[in-house]
Amino acid sequence: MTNLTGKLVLITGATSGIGESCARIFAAAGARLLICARRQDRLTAMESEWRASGAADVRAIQLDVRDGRAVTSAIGSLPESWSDIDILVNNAGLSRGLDPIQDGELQDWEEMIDTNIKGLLYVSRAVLPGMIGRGGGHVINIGSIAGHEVYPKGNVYCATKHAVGAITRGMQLDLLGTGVRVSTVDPGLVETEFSMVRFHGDSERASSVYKGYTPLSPDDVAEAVCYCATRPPHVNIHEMILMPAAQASATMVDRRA
Ligand code: NDP
Ligand code: 8X3
Repeated sequence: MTNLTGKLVLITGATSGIGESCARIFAAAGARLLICARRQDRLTAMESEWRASGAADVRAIQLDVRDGRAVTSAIGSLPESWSDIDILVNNAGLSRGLDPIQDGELQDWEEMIDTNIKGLLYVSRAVLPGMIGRGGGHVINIGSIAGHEVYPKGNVYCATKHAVGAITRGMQLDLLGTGVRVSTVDPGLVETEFSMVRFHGDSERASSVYKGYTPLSPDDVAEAVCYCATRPPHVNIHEMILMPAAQASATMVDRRA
C-alpha cells in the first residue's frame, strides 16, 4: 500500500462536502494538506482543525479555480517546501439550475463550464509538470454518474462531467510512462451543499433531493478517493463509480418515504 504519511495533497473545493471529507481523511492519515477554495473563513477554521486532527502540516490557499492566471500564480509561487505535490484531488465543482436546455441561464452554464472543466484543467496544468519532473504523482478527479448518463434537465452539468471523464482518459493516455497515475471517482447522489448551490439557496428543494432513501455521505466518497490514493505504485484505479444502494441509475432512486 502507498503510505500517506507526509505526502503533499492538494485538494480543490476543500471547504465543504466531498472536498472537506477528503481533507479530513488525508489529515487523519498524516498527510500534508494544501486546501483550496474561495471561502476564506472556512479555510482558516479548517487549517487549524486539520492540523489538530493529525495532518503533518496544512496550508490554505484562497483560490477561485475559474481564474486561470490566479491558479497558475498561486501554484507556481508556492515555496519549495510546498511545491512537490504528490496527490491532486480535483474536486471543486458545482451544478447551477435544473432547467430544460431551451430555458437555461447563460450565467449558470458559464459557471459550470468554467469551474468543472476549465478550473480542473487550469489546476492540472499547473501541477502536472512538477509531478512528471519528479517521476510520480497521482491525480484524482471527482467526476459523477452525470459523466456516464445524461438525465432530463441535467444537460450542461452532465456535459461538464462527461468532459471530466474525457479529460481523465486523455490524461491517462498522455501521462503513460511518466509515473503519474490518474483516477476518477464518480459518485451518484451525495448529501452535501451541492443541491443548495444547484437551486440557488432554495433549502426546501435542496433537501427534497435526499428524502426517502439514504444517499452517499461525503465520507463515503472520501474513503473511495483514499482507496485510490493508497494502492501500491503498480496499481491504478482508472475509474470508480460509487452509488447509494438505493440508486440504480442517474434517475432511478428507490424512495420509500
Ligand atoms: P459542495 O457544494 O458541498 O462543495 C463544493 C466545493 O467546491 C466547495 O468547497 C466550494 O468552495 C468549491 N468550489 C466551488 N466553486 C469553486 C471555485 N470556483 N473555485 C474554488 N472552489 C470552488 O459540493 P460537493 O462536495 O457535492 O461537490 C464536490 C464535487 O463532487 C463537485 O465536483 C461535484 O460536481 C461532485 N459530485 C457531487 C455529487 C453530489 O451528489 N453531491 C455527486 C457526484 C459528483 P467555495 O464555495 O468556498 O469556493
Ligand atoms: C451530482 C449527482 O445526479 O445530481 O453529480 O448529477 S447528480
